[in-house]
Amino acid sequence: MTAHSKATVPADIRHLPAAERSGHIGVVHLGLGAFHRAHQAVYLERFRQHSGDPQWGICSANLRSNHALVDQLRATDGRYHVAEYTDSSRVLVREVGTIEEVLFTGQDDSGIWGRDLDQLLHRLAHPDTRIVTLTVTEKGYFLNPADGALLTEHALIRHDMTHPEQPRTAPGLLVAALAARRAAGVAPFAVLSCDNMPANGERAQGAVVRLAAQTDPELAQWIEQQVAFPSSMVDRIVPAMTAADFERLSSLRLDDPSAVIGEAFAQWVIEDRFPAGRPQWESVGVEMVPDVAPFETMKLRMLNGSHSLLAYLGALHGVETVYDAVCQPGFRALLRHYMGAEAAPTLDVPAGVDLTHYCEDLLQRFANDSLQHRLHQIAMDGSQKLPQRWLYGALEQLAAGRSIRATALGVAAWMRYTRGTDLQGQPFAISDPMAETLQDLHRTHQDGPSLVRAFLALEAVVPPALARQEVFRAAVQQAFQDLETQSLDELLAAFL
Ligand code: NAI
Ligand code: CS2
Repeated sequence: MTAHSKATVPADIRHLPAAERSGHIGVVHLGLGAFHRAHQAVYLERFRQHSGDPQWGICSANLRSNHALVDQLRATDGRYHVAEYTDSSRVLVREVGTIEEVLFTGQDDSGIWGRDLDQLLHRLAHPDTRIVTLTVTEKGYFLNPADGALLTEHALIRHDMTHPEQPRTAPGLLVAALAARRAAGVAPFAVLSCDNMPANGERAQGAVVRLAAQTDPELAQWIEQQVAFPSSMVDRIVPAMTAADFERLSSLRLDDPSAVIGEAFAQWVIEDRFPAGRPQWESVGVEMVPDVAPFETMKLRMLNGSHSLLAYLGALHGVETVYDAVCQPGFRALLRHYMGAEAAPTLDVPAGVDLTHYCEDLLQRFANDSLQHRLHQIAMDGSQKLPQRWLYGALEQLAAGRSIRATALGVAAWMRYTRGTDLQGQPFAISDPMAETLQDLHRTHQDGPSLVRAFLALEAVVPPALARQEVFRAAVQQAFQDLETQSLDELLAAFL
């Protein structure tokens, strides 16, 4: 059963129109994807409606893919809809109008880069721009996933080192914009990463400062001292749109090619460090806190760690969506074990949070029958996701002599997944910046134990302190073998 096979027109449909355009831009966003449209833009829409404060319109840019979306949004003056589903019986259809300008600086169909680059650099350097938000995915920071070192050998980073005035990456754009502001005596904007990375503010700062240091050490020092990079924890499940999703929206009489579907739940916890000012986000439910780390780690290990478990194990067994997986008692038992016994004990619990409730709430959110969250989507970019979701937690579990059973199964399933075929032999494409390296390992290591060793030796992904642990290696190796010899029911029965 998939979620859409149950989809009916909800009994409870509410519509909310957008606020008037203000013509003011105070925020530049890099990474105009599904999540930005359903999270940061929605919070600013709600803030504008609530406060009437016109200052915080958004200029949103795509640096890499999807100029079709940019063109679509230009045609509607930036307006689009977000369908927020509680479940299949209840939806809020919200029109969003806070995106006042849309730009594209990537490579177009004819191979030409930087269509709107001058305009984006101008917008970033403008004194009215006080915050730059980012959702460029983990790989968009060009950092080594395990330790956060800048990938100075990456072709695009090399390009930005040699052509700093024509940047192609998010860190390159931020360096160019901050250099322009410094030269013009304009105070810097704050950089707010909204990607699922640990200490995402610090990681964003690391990328920008290290890139600047390659060409202009003084600028790098100025950025380090003058620019705020607050961290944030972002949460709302917003799957990539499918043809079935657009059909579903049509049945609500909503024909908007830029629309997105997400869950009704949303959370945003932000480190309160905005020297140039910020919207009164707390008036629309954003939690402004001095330290985001406990929220971030909790969300990455509990929610995202569970997602990745479902993704690799489920996709290998032909399960299509998160909903399809959590309908099975075995997967729910696996997640309860993983969250309760392997993730929760590693957490510094944020004030006011009960982890047992958090776990049950997550299971309920995953069981939202209106979301088509494909496991192959979550499985993308595993090399960038594993350290923060599982591997740092596993180190802590091992140090305390606690269980890593589910984590080892997840890691083994990730390794097997990157072969590019499921357990029935069905092929699929691997989308990961390290795909070539991973697939080379599959070609050169034919037997399980040597493949597992080779994967664990990937220092870019696996912290060496973890790779050295024999207990971990043995558990992953056993799980890798179990994947080939046991049925899904048998694997999951161990957690029931
Ligand atoms: P998406 O696929 O709709 O959009 C991805 C965006 O990232 C696009 O704007 C794309 O151009 C940009 N991008 C990808 N690689 C890039 C690169 N190397 N350099 C510059 N830009 C690059 O994905 P979506 O759903 O918007 O998610 C984006 C990120 O948002 C996720 O990776 C995650 O970190 C964060 N996020 C997503 C959530 C979701 O449920 N979709 C929830 C919480 C966080
Ligand atoms: C997912 C997340 O794609 C993934 O890897 O785990 O994007 C997840 O949906 C969000 O973080 C929920 O806030």
